[in-house]
Amino acid sequence: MNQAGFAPLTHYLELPAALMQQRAAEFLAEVQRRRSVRQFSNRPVPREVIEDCLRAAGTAPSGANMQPWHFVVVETPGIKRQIREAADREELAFYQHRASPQWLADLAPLGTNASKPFLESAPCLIVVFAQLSGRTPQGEVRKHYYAVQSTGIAVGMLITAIHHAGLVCLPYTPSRMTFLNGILARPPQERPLVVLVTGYPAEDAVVPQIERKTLQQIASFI
Ligand code: IYR
Repeated sequence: MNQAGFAPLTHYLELPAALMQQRAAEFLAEVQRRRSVRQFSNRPVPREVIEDCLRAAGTAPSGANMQPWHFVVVETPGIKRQIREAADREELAFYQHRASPQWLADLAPLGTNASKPFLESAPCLIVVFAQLSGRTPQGEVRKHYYAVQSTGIAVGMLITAIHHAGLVCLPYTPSRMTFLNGILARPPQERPLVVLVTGYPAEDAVVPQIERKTLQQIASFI
């Protein structure tokens, strides 16, 4: 007999060790091909693909299963333009006086600057909000535990899903983001975390030559 509200774990599938190793290596090879891209084609992306990627993100684990995320998919040119204009204003302030010299030096190899044309040229902007609180079906306000961590996990899964589907994205973090609440009419308890600029790469897209840290650098086994 199961405890009320529980069901057997029917979806778990144990794999033979060799197959597990093979799948882990194949997945690694697949995600190693992922790059953040800053130059986009204006080709539209299939709506169903974006929907499935969002469904995949929605499977992320979350504090007390609150699922404290909201994704706004922006495809309307006029709204993309508003976001670009507001972001360009924020970035101008960032690059001209808000960023420390060290921060600017750290960004130099990436070749970023205050102009964000991809916010208009890319077909799809997925604006991710963490809901710091929500409402029960009865309308009572409830705190969402670990909303930012939970939504961060969902964003990681979304980036991976977009890559796996054969599209590219740029996780773009405007230096100040509250303008996104205004333009997208999201309430103040929702904190914008990132804009995933999503689409096909431009034919002449280039990416910075960067290195990934080794396993020894990122992990320790004790
Ligand atoms: N938001 C600015 C600055 C910037 C900050 C970090 I940290 C980056 O990894 C890249 C850029 C911009 O997008 O240009």
